[in-house]
Amino acid sequence: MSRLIVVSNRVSVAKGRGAAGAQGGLAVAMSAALHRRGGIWFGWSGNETEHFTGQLTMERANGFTTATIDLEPHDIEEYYNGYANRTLWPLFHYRIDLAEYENEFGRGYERVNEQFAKSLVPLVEPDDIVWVQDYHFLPLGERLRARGVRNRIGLFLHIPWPPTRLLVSLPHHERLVRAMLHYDVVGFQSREWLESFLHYCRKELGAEVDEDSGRVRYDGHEVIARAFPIGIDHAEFMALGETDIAQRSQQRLSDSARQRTIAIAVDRLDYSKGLPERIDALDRLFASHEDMVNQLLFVQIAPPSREDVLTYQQIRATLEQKTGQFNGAHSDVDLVPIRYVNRGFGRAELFGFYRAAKVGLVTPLRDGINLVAKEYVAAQDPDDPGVLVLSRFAGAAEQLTDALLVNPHDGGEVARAIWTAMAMPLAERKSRWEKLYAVVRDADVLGWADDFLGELAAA
Ligand code: ADQ
Repeated sequence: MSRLIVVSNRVSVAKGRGAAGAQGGLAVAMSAALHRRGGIWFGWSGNETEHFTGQLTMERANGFTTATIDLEPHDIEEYYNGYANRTLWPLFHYRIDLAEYENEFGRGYERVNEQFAKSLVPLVEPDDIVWVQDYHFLPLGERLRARGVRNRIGLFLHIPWPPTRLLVSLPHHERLVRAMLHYDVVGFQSREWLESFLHYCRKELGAEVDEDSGRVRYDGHEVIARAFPIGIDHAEFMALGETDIAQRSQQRLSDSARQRTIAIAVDRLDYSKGLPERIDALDRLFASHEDMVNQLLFVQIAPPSREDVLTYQQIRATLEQKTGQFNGAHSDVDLVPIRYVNRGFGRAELFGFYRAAKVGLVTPLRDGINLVAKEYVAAQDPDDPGVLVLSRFAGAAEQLTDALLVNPHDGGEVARAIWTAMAMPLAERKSRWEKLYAVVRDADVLGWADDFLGELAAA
């Protein structure tokens, strides 16, 4: 088997598969894939340096090697906080109102991609497969090709791909997408994002596109574009459910609810996740039903993220204000309806919390796929499963069609879905859950990695 080199912005600091602690979806997935295959995980250390040298720090953990580089403060500002998180992230989540188009951001992004290519090239041996992750590195394949790398190189995009009409608002959009055509395989989370990408290639670049095979031909390059919906590490996650920690945290949350139904949401604190809109939906639910304070407890777990970016400071302030107002309006002297918890938890604890909750609220405004939806399903008690309320704008909605699918912008619809979930008879809960669980179990992260790498090997 060829050696695998994974490239992502950050390399997980946790101890690989099964590690406790808050990690984003990408880190969880890559730890699982590398743990089994071995190889190298290359990325930014998260540390700053005065002068970029490209010096690699190599460490070995859990069956694979990590190789990291330090970046200069202005590179971090322009590439990471700037182009990645203030330009591409909002644009790719359909928020052109929040996207900032600054020349320095674009230049910083190109510069860091060049630095990554330069540092990576000495690590690459002739038979290696290079697998690049996410929107931080759309041009990295082209930069590697320019340095003579002839290996198979694939890109997987963890977030949505925007409709052509939105993408064309980005200055130099053609350059960005043309660079992506130097990969051998480009993967997306869902059919919808894939279709938007193919539409762009045909319409804006005039590329030759075969919709059935996903083959895109342009200017002497040929790339396969396909949907590879990511999953959770099913076996690892289910094993967490057997731990004392999971069982204790389930008990702890259940006992504290005082007979109320628990609804849970777990999200990085990000404007794409629809957190304020969810509180508005709850507000409608509480306004339209009497005595809800005695019936429902909503637990929102939302660890802060990207705190250097203003829009993230704003979403946090908005959410704090809304939960405060909500609880002020709907609490009783002895009951508070929303518990807003601003921190990360270990994954075994999360398992227990999911299992204690009879309603899982996953209502992002846009999401590549959303792994919380899958974790919630996996954690349910087969004899008494909870109900998943899922945004139709999460990539996962293409697979999890037996959830209660909602438009997260429509507070009335979300409120009705929560009410329906609370009242759903056991037989219906079970039949929905069985179908959802089969999808989560059968399309897990190891199969996802095999699928992508198989396509890349065949390219
Ligand atoms: P994220 O936007 O980070 O990922 P998501 O898919 O929901 O979103 O993954 C979050 C992960 O972090 C989950 O595994 C969850 O358990 C964990 N997590 C969240 N809050 C936590 C907390 N308080 N404590 C502990 N763990 C917590 C991006 C894309 C997604 C895509 C993934 C993977 O935005 O659409 O699903 O990558 O491709």
